[in-house]
This record gives sequence, C-alpha cells and structure tokens, in this order.
Amino acid sequence: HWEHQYLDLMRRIWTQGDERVDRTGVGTRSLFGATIRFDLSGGAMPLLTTKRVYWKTATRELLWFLTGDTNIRALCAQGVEIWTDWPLDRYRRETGEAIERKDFSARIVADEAFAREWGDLGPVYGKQWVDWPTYEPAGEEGLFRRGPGVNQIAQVLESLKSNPGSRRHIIEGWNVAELPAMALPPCHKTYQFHVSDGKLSCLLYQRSCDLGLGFAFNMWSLALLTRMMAQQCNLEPGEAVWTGGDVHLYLNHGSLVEEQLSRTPSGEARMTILRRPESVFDYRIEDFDVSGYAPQGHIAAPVAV
Ligand code: DHF
Ligand code: TMP
Repeated sequence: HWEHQYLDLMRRIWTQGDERVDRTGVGTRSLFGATIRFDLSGGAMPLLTTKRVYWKTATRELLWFLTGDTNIRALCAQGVEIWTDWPLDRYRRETGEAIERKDFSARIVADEAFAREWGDLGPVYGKQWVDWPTYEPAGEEGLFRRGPGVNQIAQVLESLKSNPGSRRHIIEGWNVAELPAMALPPCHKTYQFHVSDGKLSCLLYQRSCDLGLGFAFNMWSLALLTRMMAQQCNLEPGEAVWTGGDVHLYLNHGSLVEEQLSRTPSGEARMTILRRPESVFDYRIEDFDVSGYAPQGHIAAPVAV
C-alpha cells in the first residue's frame, strides 16, 4: 500500500529526526529530503486512510488558489477555516483584542471592509499562480510600472498542449521580491509537469512540510491539480511525485503520531471528475466524486502558527 511510504517516513522522523526549536516555538523533529510517489492511473487518489482527510476542504482551497484570491473571506464563507489562524494572529497582535476564532471568521464573512483590512494573506499562492507581477520601463530612465501579470497555470496548460516534451512546465510560488509581503512564504512552492507516453505526471517540491497536518492536504492537492490539468489537455493521469525539503513532526503531535502509526492502511480512494469544464478555472466542488474512501477516524492535532 502506497501509504506505507508516509507511515515509514513518519516513524523515521519521530524516532531519528533532528530535534530543533523552530520559528513557531513549538519545536519539531525533522529530516531533510524525502520523496513519496503515487500512481494516479485508474482514477486512484492519494488520500490517507489511517485518518480521515477532509478532501473537500483541501479541494476548496485549491479551487480558491485558482481564482487568484488571497483573502480568506471566500474560504470562511464556505466554512473552510484552515487559513484563519494567521490573519487572526495578526489581528490579535495589532489590536490587542482577545477575539475568538469563530467570531473573527464570522466578522470576515459579514463585513467586507473588515475582511479587506484583516483577511488578506498577501501575495501568496493564488496571486503568484495566476497573476505573477511583471514590470516594464515607464518614461524616465530607472522608473518602472506594473506590466500585465503572468498566468502561470494558463501558460503551463498551453505549453503542455503545444510542446508536451518540454522540461519547462513549471508553476512557481517563490516570488523572492514579494516574500516579505506574504503571511507565510509558500511551502508547496514548485510544481513541475511532465508528459510521457500520453500521461501527465507532476512533481511537487515542498520546502517545508508539517507531516502530521499539512501533508495530507498537500498530497491530495498535488494529485487533484494533476488530474485537472490532465483532463484539460486530454492526457491520462500519470504519477504524483512529492518531494519535501525540511519534513518535520511538531513535538505536540505525539499522540497523533502514536495513534496513526498503530493503524494499518486499507483500501484505495478513487476520484471521478463528473464534467469537463471549459477551462481549468471553471471547476466547482460538485465536479469531484470520491468513491471507495473508508478511512479510520479523524485525528485532531494542534496547528503551530
Ligand atoms: N502551518 C503549520 N504549522 N502546519 C500546516 O500544516 C499549515 N498549513 C497551512 C498553513 N500553515 C500551516 C495551510 N494548510 C490544516 C490543513 C491544511 C492547512 C492548514 C490547516 C488543518 O488544520 N487541518 C485539520 C483540520 C481540517 C479542517 O478543520 O477542516 C486536519 O485534521 O486535517
Ligand atoms: P515555515 O514557513 O517556518 O516553514 O512554517 C510553515 C509551516 O507550515 C511548516 O510547519 C510547514 C507547514 N505547511 C505545510 O506543511 N503545508 C502547507 O501547505 C503550508 C501552507 C504550510
């Protein structure tokens, strides 16, 4: 079962990882450099079965990226709270107000001006994926103005169709000039697509991975994006290859690690895309049907902010 790659990595990090104090102050055990591969043929999807993964939440996040939006308002309005903690943290720090998360989220949804001021994550994934900023000379020497943004997703789709053998099918989130303005610099930062034998594969390079929490979402989204891109350029799904740089387990995830390592993977989730939208930007949550997913129970774990 593919999931043994994940469980083995988890065990290795927990027992042999380098223990260190990290940015969040929580502390991690970490290992540098790991790869997990998954064969997407036949509709198979890399959903962990040793805990329930909320794939619809992860799907809503990916669809939100593709709209180019970087404000959590659209997520909160759908009940998706996975990005709420970072704007909430900033709000509490800057106003000193001890607001509850659910009240903050409700206000983001109800009050557009409030959302504009407090709900934006800066130029993160969505912005870089579909509107990477460019600059062009403007009049006087040394002055520049904004040029048209680059839609990397559309460009890669175009290059997959016109030049499938290319080694340049890349979507990049790491915009060095804009990192200071982002709530978090991108973790899943580079996606490279590859066409071979009529099949579309994708390799994700994730510079930093919370193996207990974020990974399940990142692996799902990698596969989902590959399936959508494959459908749009009439290719069969190939492989999803995940590579991590600093792969870590937070020290307060001990009970999750113990519980998950005691479980045995079983079954295989499959996904059908019920419709072929006009473009990669027109998918909706109802377009995805997952069958055969019978995971063990969800395991809650705290997120380090
Ligand atoms: N920071 C840290 N420390 N770890 C992360 O995984 C992480 N992920 C981010 C932003 N910052 C992060 C964005 N992605 C959850 C999943 C993905 C995600 C953020 C949070 C999460 O809390 N998942 C829970 C609950 C999901 C839900 O309530 O729907 C889970 O059990 O999967
Ligand atoms: P860092 O910026 O200091 O590396 O912290 C980011 C943390 O968030 C780190 O634990 C990795 C985790 N993370 C994921 O694992 N997946 C994600 O998609 C995101 C956004 C973050």
